[in-house]
Parts: sequence; structure tokens; C-alpha cells
Amino acid sequence: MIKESELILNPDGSIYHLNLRPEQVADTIILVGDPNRVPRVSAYFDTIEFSTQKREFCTHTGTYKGKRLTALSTGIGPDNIDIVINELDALFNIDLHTRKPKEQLTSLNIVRFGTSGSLQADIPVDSFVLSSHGLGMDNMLHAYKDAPNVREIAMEEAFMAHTQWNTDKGRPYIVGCGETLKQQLLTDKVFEGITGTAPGFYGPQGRMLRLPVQDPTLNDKLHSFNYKGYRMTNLEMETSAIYGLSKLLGHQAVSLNAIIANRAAGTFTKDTKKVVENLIVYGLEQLAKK
Ligand code: R1P
Repeated sequence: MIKESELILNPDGSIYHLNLRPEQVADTIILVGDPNRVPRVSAYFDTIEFSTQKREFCTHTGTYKGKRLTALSTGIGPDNIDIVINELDALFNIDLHTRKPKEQLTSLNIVRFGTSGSLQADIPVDSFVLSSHGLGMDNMLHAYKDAPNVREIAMEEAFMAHTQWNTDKGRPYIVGCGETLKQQLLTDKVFEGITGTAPGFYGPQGRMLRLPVQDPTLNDKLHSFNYKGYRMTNLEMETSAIYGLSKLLGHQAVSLNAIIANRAAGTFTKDTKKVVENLIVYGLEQLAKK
């Protein structure tokens, strides 16, 4: 039995941070960073059966073309993803009354609709990227004993050698996407590649305002990293943690990102709203396909 201090429930029986009860969540979940993006996703739903918000975690559940979906915001960063994926999994795979893991486990489909910066000049602003892998520079996954079982260790070694990685920043980890879900979401409208997940927006992604970064050449090395035909396409702040925890818990996860900045070219989209809207429409259509 999992103790009250470890699996925290609110007085109404909902799980602590997400403020959700099991019946309020679909088994296909769209994760977005920005809470304001949730109503933009659910605006396309046929109906909204449930909505709630606690802190940065805003949730709308409904149907799109008859398919039951939940849109849920995570806020920014891999630390929040630890909360979101663990609590979502608990809603399906732990009996909240007996506080014991269920014998029959449910595998969820988890799709991120995010925004991101491209590392490649030929992946322009306003395009979409599907992450073949999440490359975590955030260390979150190392807290879990079985993490080595889902990590691409040889690829990690190649990455550390290529970038002459400074281990003061921890060890990067790499996890692949959910292959079944990828078949549904990847088309010729989408670039595919390795997504780097950083534990911050400025220094950890090589942005210098007033503080020098530990390795000013890192983004060039990310740009030129290539492992068995996979190159690094983009940088953001959630995908590696989503992929790592999903794989450990037996869920399918895919991250789709709208490219709003091109770090190689130094450009930024003229219309963030439009490219995000386009990604929402694309992702929903693909998810509704049988
Ligand atoms: C940084 O501005 C935030 O935007 C990106 C990053 O991953 C980070 O969360 O994604 P979202 O727009 O989905 O939040």
C-alpha cells in the first residue's frame, strides 16, 4: 500500500497537483506547455465534458471527431513532466482507494504539441518536427532505477564524445519515441530528428544575455551531431522527460513541435499563434484517424 505522503490525494479524491480523478481523463492525452494553449486545443472538440485548473496544470477532456481526448498543460520544464506523467499514470494504473498498483495496466497515448527552436537552417520557422528521440540534458530520468533499460546508451556515448560533454552538467540521456504512435503522427509534412531537452531557456540552451555559458560552441556541436542518420533537429524543455517516463511506465509518447525560432539562422516566426494553430489542427487530425 502506497502511503498518504507518497501518493497525495485532495479531499475530493483527486490527485494532488493535477486535481483530476480517473474518470475525468481520456487515455489519449495531449500535453502542451502553455495553459492558454489548452482552450485553443479544446476549441476544436465536438464537446467538452470536463475542465479544471490547478497552478499551471489546466485540463480539458472531450471528444474530437468522436475520439475522447484530454488536453493538459504542463507548464515549462522537465521537472513538471515528472509530476504530470507520474500522476497521469497513477490515475490509470494505481487503485486510488486501495493505494495499490492495479494488476491490469493501461497503456496511454501521450502526444506533446509544443513550441521549439530549430538547430538546422533547413528546418525553417513555421515547420513541424516530430522527435525520433528525446536527448535529455536535464538529469530528471536518472532518479529512476530502471532508466538504463530504456536509454540508448551507445548513442549517448557518441553524443558525449562529439560534444566533449562536461559532466559537471550531469550525463545526457536519450530515449526513443513510441513507435506505434509515431506511425499515426508522422507524415511528409513533418521533419523528424533528435530533440534536445534543456533544463533552462537561456544558458542551458546556449543563450547569452549577461552571463557567459560553460560551452559557447555547444549549439554548433549539437547542430553537427549525427548518429546512424539521426541528426539533432531542435531544442526545447520537455520531450526527453516525457519519453523517458512514458517508456518506463509502458506508455506510448510522441512529441510534435512547432518551430518558432531558427537558432542556426537567428530568425523568429512572424506569427507564433498561426504556426501553433496549424500544429494543433495537424495533430488532432492525425489522432482522429482510425
Ligand atoms: C519556453 O519558452 C517554453 O516553450 C517551449 C519550451 O519547451 C518551454 O516549455 O514549449 P511550450 O511552448 O510547449 O511550453
